[in-house]
Amino acid sequence: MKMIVSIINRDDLGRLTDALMRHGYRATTIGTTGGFLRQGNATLLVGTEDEKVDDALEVIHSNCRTRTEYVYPPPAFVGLEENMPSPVEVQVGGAVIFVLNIDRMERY
Ligand code: 2BA
Repeated sequence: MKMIVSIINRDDLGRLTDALMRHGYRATTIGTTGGFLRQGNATLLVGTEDEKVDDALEVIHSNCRTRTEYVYPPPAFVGLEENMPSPVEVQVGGAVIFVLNIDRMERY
């Protein structure tokens, strides 16, 4: 069994969750915040059998869009001498995905 951990844009959450349910997957959503942009994103947990992982990834892939955002770099990235930092272009998502091995799952 695997746990698919997907970090996605909040705007894609409803569509992706609907699509996962339609394809027979169970999912849990956590509201999260990106360390770099410090903006809200969403993390989706999908536990599924090994042989279904590729199909689940395809559902995620086809429901998450890559976005270009212009942001002021976080303070940690700006030199002290720079008073007015310029916005930088950042490509965010569609989805950042980790697939983890699960030793055991129980549901009582
Ligand atoms: P954030 O950390 O807010 O990052 C948003 C986007 O900013 C990233 O998009 C990337 O394009 C850029 N970025 C992040 N760190 C950067 C850095 N040190 N220098 C320059 N640009 C940087 P994605 O790579 O698509 O990541 C989207 C979100 O996925 C991230 O939001 C974070 O919440 C999560 N994420 C990405 N990689 C991760 C990792 N290795 N571990 C945990 N979470 C991760």
